[in-house]
Amino acid sequence: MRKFRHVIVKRPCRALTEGITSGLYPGKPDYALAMAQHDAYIEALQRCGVGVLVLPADEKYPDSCFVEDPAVLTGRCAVITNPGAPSRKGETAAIESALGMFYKRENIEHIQDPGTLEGGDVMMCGDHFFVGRSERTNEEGIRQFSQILAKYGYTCSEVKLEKVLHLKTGVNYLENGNLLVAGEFRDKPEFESYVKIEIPEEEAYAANCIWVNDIVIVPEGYPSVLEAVKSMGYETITVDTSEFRKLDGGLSCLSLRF
Ligand code: CIR
Repeated sequence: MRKFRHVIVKRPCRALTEGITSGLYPGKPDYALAMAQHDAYIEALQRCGVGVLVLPADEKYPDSCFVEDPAVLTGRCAVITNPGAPSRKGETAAIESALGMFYKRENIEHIQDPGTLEGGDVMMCGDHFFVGRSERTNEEGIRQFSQILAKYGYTCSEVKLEKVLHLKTGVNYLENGNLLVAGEFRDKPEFESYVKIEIPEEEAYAANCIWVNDIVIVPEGYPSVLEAVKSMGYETITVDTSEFRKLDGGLSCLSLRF
């Protein structure tokens, strides 16, 4: 079984209230509540048996608690991305400095202009990586990423997104061949060979669950997804993410697991 040993998170900053939002889930985040939810998120991860590195908040970048986007961390290399959202490009520096203790310098790679890529568009399934081509991740970003992965013995394929922000907004791998799928990902031929847990439209947000060492963390308030994940035999923990949801952020966005 794959095992994650480390997780990196970054504390939400007060400027979180100015983060990017599609407006799909209305309202501005309540900062104090977001912090309490972030505390609970860290606690849940610790229960999954990983060491959690907590980076300090950075007021310059409203969306910087969504650490999944500025990097992709694998067992063999780290890839510093080039976020497609202009206000998020500067988030990469702090993540890169934190990686020194986990990766050799020569195994830290970079996506460069004109390529863009955000980690939310990358789903790792064993040694294969699915990458969403989205408004944040472009063709050149995917080309560079797949060239980097090939160097380390990984493969990669593109998935075109139609409606959602990131690939993992709508599809997430729970290991053991199991995929949680919502909306446009239910019928994509790319995922035919997986066991699919289909999520009802009204609970689409909960497609973004995370598997951490055979425990699945599920967002609070999505009873049919929780039931479905339990019935697949997983132990579950629920965490409330209501304040991050207002900025289109979910459980996976808030950490780097490796
Ligand atoms: C953004 O629009 O960039 C942030 N407000 C949300 C990022 C969510 N990240 C993710 O899905 N990996």
